[in-house]
Amino acid sequence: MQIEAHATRPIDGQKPGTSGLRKKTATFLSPDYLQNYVQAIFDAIEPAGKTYVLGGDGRYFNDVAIAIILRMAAANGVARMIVGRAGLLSTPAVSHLIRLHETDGGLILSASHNPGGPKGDFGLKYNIANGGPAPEAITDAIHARTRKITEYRIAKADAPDHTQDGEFALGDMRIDIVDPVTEYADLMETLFDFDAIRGLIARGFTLRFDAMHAVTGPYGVEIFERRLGAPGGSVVNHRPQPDFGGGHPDPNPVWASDLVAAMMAADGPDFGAASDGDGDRNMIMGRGIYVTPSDSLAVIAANAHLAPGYRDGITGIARSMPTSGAADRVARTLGIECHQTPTGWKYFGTLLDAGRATICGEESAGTGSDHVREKDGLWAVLMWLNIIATRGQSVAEIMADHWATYGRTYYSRHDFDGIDATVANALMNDLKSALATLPGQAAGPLTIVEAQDFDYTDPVDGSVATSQGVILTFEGGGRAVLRLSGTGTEGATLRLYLERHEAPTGDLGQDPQAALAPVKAAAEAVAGIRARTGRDGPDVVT
Ligand code: G16
Repeated sequence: MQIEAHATRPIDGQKPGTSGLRKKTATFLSPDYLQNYVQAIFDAIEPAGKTYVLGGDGRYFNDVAIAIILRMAAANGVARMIVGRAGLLSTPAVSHLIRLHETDGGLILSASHNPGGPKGDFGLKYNIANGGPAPEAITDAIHARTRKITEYRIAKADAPDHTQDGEFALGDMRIDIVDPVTEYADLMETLFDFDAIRGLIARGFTLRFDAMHAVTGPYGVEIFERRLGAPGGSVVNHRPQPDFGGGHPDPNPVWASDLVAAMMAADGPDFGAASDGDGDRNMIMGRGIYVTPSDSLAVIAANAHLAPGYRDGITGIARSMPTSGAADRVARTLGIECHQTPTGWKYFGTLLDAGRATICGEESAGTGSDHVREKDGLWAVLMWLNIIATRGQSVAEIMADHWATYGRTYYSRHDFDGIDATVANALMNDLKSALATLPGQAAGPLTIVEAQDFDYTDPVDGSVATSQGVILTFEGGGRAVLRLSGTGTEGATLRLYLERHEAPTGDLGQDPQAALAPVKAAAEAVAGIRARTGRDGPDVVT
């Protein structure tokens, strides 16, 4: 095998964000862009003689990128690559395969819920041997390499040699092609009571799973239709497409509006769910009800013991800081640890490895457990089905019971997309500078009790992450959080997170936006979002 050392020079901006490097597809297609970044990863992780998992969500450029990465892996001395057939693997499936085959890590091609196609987005993420996203020490090392790179190594071979069924070779490197679904579906069968869910469906319980033309389609068909017996057609938009059918594969009420309409109909299915581009996010609905991700985390934590994989209970709950405190109340009742981490699944890894958290979740539609080291959309859906089957209650009844026990934490996130980055940074910086002066001040209809910039020290390895978002706490218990997204590819996205708790004896049936109006007004009074951005309102409300 001939290896070419291709001369190159650093490309600006190859800095991983909340979850790997995400850019416009056109940027990834520009000369040497992908190659530089892949070589920087390899330089940082010293891959010679090692084994990695490789796959992606099937978006435009997935196939070409996989061929390039394989040739570069061979040239960098990798011993073996495990690749999803047709280049497909959901993010949680990659995490599972890394753990199952005890590989040294994996590479995931995805820009998650961002649109795909030539005008959409692309991304690349490196996961470590525990199956989880690389921690900041490694992503910083990768970024440092991108700034010094002078050449990348790539095998000249056009196509790998076929050695035996499912096995290929590129020079000395072995390539195993694996079915993307089977091992993941098998894992799910070990965690959940498939018999109970099968029985529920056999008794006429109806479900609709929207794969949003993304990677979970084949997983959904195998699990819900083949293994659990849901009628054909229960999984909709199940064929992965390079541009996700022109849609936005983000499972929230805005982008999954078809599903919401179906679920709000009087004759809608009993249960509805959706997942995102790479299969790690989820949206949960019952007939006539949408479950917020923060509430979903709390319900899952409170009921996890009903699923066989969690029969012995859970050791702890971890949630990202902007996620509502609903799960904290469950942790208190269960007498288990509860952790508040910065946004980014990577911050859960140490807690999961140390056995200090079993269930993790984020407001950004992510829930998961220690079965892998990524959030896992289908896992959350199966957990809900298991809970419904065991409790014999509808989603609406389960939520009503939960709120009657723990109270209801009204919650909403308002996103202001595509803001000029200078304006967004100035807004956040001014807010941070004013923090010390805010406590005691009136803010619209409320009074500020506490104002802080969130810093985090990992309780397991002591690593520190600073300035992860501004938290404003108001008299009466309302909370607003402001931070800039780390996953966007155009301008800046300002996220405003709002929450307010209502006791079990209070009014549990309010419209969330109405319940949160005073908190929103208070946040606006402090941050001046409207005046600074010129926006009348948010682009997306979830
Ligand atoms: C990623 C991260 C999540 C994070 C989300 C939103 O999810 O893995 O931990 O909560 O982005 O991050 P931000 O608010 O910075 O945009 P995904 O599904 O996009 O990989």
